[in-house]
Amino acid sequence: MHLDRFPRHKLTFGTTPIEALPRLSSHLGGKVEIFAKREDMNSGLAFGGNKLRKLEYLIPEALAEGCDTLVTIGGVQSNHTRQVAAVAAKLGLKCRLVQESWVNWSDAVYDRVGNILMSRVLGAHVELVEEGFGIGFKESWENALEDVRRKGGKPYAIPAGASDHPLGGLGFVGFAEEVRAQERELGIRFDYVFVCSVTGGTQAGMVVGFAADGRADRVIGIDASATPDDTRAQILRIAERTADLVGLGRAVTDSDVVLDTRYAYPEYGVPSGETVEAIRLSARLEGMMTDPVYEGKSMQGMIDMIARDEIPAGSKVLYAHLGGVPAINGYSYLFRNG
Ligand code: 5PA
Repeated sequence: MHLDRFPRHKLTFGTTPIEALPRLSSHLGGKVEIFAKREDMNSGLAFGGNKLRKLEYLIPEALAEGCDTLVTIGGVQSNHTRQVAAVAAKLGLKCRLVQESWVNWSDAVYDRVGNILMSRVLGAHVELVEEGFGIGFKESWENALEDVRRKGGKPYAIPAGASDHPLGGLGFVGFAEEVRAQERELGIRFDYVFVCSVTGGTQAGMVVGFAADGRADRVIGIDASATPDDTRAQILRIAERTADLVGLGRAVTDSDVVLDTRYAYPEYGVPSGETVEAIRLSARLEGMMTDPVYEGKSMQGMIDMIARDEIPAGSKVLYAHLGGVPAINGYSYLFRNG
């Protein structure tokens, strides 16, 4: 594979830590050893998260093209838009964010705290648009791009989650290469990697990266979109394109993509009672915070699958913690008693 062929603009600190989660492991019966790779603390850019690895490969193109405004889209509490806002600030670019009403949630300060608060403080132009959830290209995003052009700016178009972009899968190919190097250092090999999927670029990159050593289908995607057909198709499409780009040497097929659809209920952005329990459990056993939209759902899925013995005894499991905790501030009523 040839990841080195692609220019990378460093936005992260470097290799993210892998941490053992012994209390969670023993709480679940001790048959499986759980570790977390802490992508949630990968950067000093406004709390970091999984989008920065992807953006490291998009930004060189934005700079080479002489763009002056990063334009992207997400929900009101999007982590992605907050990370793009921080990157724009760091690079001295302008930032235009379209924040749609993707989530049916009405905490009193939902549109004032957490991610959107930071995006505003970071100086982004934030536009709230009344449109529902969808991971495809949205009209509001095209309109924002056009508006920047009309006003004489040069936009760089970043799709939702920085995923459905020719370079959107590269960052998490790098994640897999990093894990392999850490495995050599630690003298262990992970049997399963758990990852939360919505726009698909994270899992797609991992699928390609781990396909290189035969572990593509050991990447267990936990759908949090509640529109799993769209997410699955997008993961496959991005993985195919990325495999081609890096020269994986074989085609990615449908069986390489594992996406579990059991945990996204009741809908995108709304946590179930079981999600909330998973958030409390990992917080109280390991001091590790997760959020109600993404990582709480993948945590729930991992816990449930281990509890149901779907993961064979003796396995080593890596939970990819992709960030997202700032959004929990938008769910304060739910956690008013802890
Ligand atoms: C997000 C995405 P993908 O979109 O690459 O599948 O990643 C899913 C994911 N965990 C997992 C966290 C913390 C995430 O923020 N967030 C989106 C956002 O707008 O923030 C793209 C949806």
